Amino acid sequence: MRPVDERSVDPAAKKLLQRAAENKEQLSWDRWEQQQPHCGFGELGLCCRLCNMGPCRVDPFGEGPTVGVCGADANIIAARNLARQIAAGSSAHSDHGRDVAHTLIMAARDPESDYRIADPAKLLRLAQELGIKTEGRLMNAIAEEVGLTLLGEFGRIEGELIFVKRAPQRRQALWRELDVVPRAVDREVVQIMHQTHMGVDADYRNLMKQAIRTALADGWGGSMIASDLQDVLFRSPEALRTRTNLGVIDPEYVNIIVHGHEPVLSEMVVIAADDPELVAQAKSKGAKGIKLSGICCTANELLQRHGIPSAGAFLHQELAMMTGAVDAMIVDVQCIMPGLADIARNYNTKIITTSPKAKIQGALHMEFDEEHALDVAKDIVATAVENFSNRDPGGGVYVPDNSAPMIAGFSTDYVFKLLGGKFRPSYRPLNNAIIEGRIRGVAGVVGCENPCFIQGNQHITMVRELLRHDVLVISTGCSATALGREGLLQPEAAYKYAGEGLREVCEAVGMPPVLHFGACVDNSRILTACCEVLKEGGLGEDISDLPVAGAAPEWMSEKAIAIGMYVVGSGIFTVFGNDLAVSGAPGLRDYLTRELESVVGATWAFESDAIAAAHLMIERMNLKRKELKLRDMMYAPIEGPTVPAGT
Ligand code: SF4
Ligand code: MSK
Repeated sequence: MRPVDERSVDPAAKKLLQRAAENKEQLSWDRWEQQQPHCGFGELGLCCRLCNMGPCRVDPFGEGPTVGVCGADANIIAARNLARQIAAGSSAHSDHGRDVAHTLIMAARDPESDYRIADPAKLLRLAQELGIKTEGRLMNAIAEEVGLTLLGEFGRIEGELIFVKRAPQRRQALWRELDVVPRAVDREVVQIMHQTHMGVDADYRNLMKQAIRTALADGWGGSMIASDLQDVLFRSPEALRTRTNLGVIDPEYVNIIVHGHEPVLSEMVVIAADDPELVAQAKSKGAKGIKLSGICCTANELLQRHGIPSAGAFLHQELAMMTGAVDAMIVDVQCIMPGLADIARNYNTKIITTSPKAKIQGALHMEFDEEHALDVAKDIVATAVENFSNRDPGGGVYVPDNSAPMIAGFSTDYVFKLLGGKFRPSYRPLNNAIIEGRIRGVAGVVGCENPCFIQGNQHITMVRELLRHDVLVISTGCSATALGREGLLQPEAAYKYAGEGLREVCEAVGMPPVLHFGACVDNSRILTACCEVLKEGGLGEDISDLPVAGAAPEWMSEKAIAIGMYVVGSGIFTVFGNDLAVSGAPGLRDYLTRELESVVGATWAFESDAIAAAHLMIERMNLKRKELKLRDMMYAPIEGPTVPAGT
């Protein structure tokens, strides 16, 4: 068993990992170790089980079979697998977007609905963009038409996805030339499933073409729709203060954790947790009240709009339960470990599944229904309150006292306001800072945690290295949570870690050097922020001209691959912390890491050393600065080694 220091850099996690070792509790880290060594064929992408003549595998050393029964070689097998992963990742984000569109339509049609239009200004902007008449119309009528129009994007019969028009002209023209403009979200996913069926496409470049189109349907379709409509329903994020890490759990309260990705239910849980009757009920059980916190991206959704604290990221889900102070964990969809049910039993936590798409054996299922949203949310909260009496009276509760303050709530629109001030909102100050050489470029550092790494270490080390080279960082998902735990989402972090140029900008604007841009679906906001920077002028005409780069240093999910592919397909160089399952397919690997440059103007890179990965991004920014003929950087980077994570 790896010692706790080799499992996480987070002090709270380490304390609970120690507790797990003492209690002989099996966590994802242990299960990961039991899986070692991973199946080599799977790791290299050389295993195919698409038909019943197989499963087949290709020998990477050329000593065994070089093709499957049907004749598919390594490149075809790995490309089909990768394309299917992208289809699955895109489906997850896009199905989320579809559910939000349904909720908006339902809310607009039903005057009794528990939902309301929380951001009418955003709704009107969207309506205008979609060519929907607003004058003389009721807000609900506009909302219904906006919802129906965007819902139509999933099954669009002809034409192109509407938000493709948000991309710069040059990018749109390139996509058209390459024939990768997404048509309908569902259609692109279905086409991948068809194209990768046994005996259909046997050209790895052609398979990747459809993979790019599908990923673009996610980034410029499903995910973008999810973010925009959530803003309409729940309001656009604005900077706010909150806290993160397991110390936000307070043993004296009924603790409810919301976990997963879709805020449609958890927005109602926020209201229910404040319900005076339920609070009184909690007090009658001996609790001081009800405390809500989150895990994973449901946490990020509530945090960016309400300041609800985040108890942690992906690998904290089991640890949170091990505090023994969580009365209920309410889960919706995505990134929910099936192993939670076992741990929940040991610590008297109720795991409550709520989606018909995501049930777990051993969990309590209380199905969410948008039409009776608040009633369901109240029932769920009441179940948590009831469970408070089952807390272990024998001292089984242990909450590490670690939590860090952070600022969240940045978005394309909010950064616009923040940089230019209330009266002259603009991206100009950012563009100027890049042009003048105060800021080298912008990095999007996003994605999951994965027990194959020391939890949080890659995110933090990479970002500290970027900051000292004057790179402004935008972060989402579990990466943002990891960086928040380490105090990097506070303005003070600029004084501690940022190079002189970046520090001057952060100081002038009063912002942290790392901007929390929300949940995984909000990675689409990074695309629109790039478009705004280009519109502002002086930094080229296409996203691929910008001194920007992306990274998912601890990635694990298929959604991360879909995001990586839409980011690369949009023209942004992207580094993943370890290889996609393509290492056994030399042609495909070369296509992704080299050839794509001449196709979409960006490539993938795989690098597990976080500092080396940061330097790949820095080199990319330097190259783009040179191509744009920008000035040299104003200041030299901070000297000396990067401060290690966890210190
Ligand atoms: Fe084997 Fe080809 Fe079937 Fe895959 S599709 S399992 S490589 S025969
Ligand atoms: S939750 S997808 S572990 S970022 Fe979005 Fe975190 Fe990755 Fe899930």
